[in-house]
Amino acid sequence: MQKKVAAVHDISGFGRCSLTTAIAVLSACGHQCCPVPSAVLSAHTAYEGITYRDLTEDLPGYVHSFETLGLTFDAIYSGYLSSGRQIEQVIRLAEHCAAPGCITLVDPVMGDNGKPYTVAQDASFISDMRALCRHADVITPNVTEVAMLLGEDPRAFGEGREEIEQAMRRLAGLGPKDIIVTGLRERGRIGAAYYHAQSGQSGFCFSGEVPAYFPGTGDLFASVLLGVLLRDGESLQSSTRRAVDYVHDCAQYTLEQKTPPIDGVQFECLLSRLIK
Ligand code: PXL
Repeated sequence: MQKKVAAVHDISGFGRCSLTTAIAVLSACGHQCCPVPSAVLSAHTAYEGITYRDLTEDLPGYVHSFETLGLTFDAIYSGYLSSGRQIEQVIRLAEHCAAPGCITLVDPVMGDNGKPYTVAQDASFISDMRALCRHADVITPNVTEVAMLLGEDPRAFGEGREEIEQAMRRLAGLGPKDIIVTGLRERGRIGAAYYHAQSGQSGFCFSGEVPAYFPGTGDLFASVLLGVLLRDGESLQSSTRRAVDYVHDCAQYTLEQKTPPIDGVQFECLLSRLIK
């Protein structure tokens, strides 16, 4: 049976992130991606002079409509959200529309490189995101978001293996079964750490670091991770490996194409690698 994913993110007209990425990647992985747009932007927020239309008011109707249609999802996948009210609707979607065995994946998009995004500058948004993580099976924070979820200073949070292992155990205490920390740097390499709370198994996956900063790679990582995880027989370790390698390969390819890093990584030409 084909898997159905309800994906709650914004859609940005330019800049390769959020729903644009999720729909393409999950479709290439063979799943049906059902978009639940939380906002419509002309381009992602790293660009100047963009338009932004908030769709918070539409979200309760989406949940109601999905329920009326009798829809249930094999995964509920959330990414960039702009308010506590949007977070509340993701929780409602997970409570009302999860199929048996549903994977709720929360990418707690709140900041990067030690700096919170504008939406996450008030403490109540961070505590609402923490509450959403309590409903999640899998979370995919970067190191900045790990610190924010744990109530620590994101500018001072260490990336050593022991600190990350300890942080993942603390994050599991919030509720999620699986923790994946993205964007970890180690001796010229970049990758992710994973922790499966039930078994206590953890590990690290790295590939070569590409010398450029591309917005939207967190969305690409989480979408590939979920797309692979939803396939029968794939483990947390094998899904993390696939996501690390795919993001690396897209970043390397984009660097060679010499397009502006702000436009994101050119994942489109490499989508065939995700097709089984
Ligand atoms: O990649 C995360 C993301 C998603 N959506 C929007 C963003 C960002 C990051 O800046 O601006 C609109």
